Amino acid sequence: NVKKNLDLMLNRKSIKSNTPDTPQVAIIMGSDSDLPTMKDAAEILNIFHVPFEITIVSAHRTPERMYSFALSAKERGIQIIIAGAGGAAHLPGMVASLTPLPVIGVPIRTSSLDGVDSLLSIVQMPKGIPVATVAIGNAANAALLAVRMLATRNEELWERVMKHQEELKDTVLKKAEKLER
Ligand code: RP5
Repeated sequence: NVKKNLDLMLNRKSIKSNTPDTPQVAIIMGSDSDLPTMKDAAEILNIFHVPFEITIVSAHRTPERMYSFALSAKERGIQIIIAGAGGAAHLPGMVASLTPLPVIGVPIRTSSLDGVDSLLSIVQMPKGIPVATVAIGNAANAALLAVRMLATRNEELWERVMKHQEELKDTVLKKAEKLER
């Protein structure tokens, strides 16, 4: 797994933003071990040409870094934060406590409790500080949600989202047709 994470980091092409514009979305994760899951968010944002930054910020190992990341995010142009964490997954909630920017949490699957620990840690935010939570390991949906949020104020992106939904529909219809034949 360590090798896999290293390969992913070295092969930066697949996880780097493909647009040079100021990042609108930040993808953060508690550890490099979250990268195999979180890379799916990067892939989706690249498909929709949404500029993003991606890095590791640990709530308990690098608390000061988490503070400076969250406190500077808005002024750096970030509009939405996608935060992946596993176990006692407090990163998304802590980041949401430091900035009013919308935070989408991705529960990382764990070896001991299969990610149910991460899911409950992220989804059970007390009233007042919201974190939108996607399914265990579903970083792709976190990115799609971010894209939809940005699309409400971006006509071009809106068209791309509509097209994507049409494509999903066509895929199912084609499969159904094949089965019925
Ligand atoms: C969390 O602890 C991370 O988000 C990761 O999912 C988990 C385990 O981290 P490592 O021990 O693999 O670095 O902070």
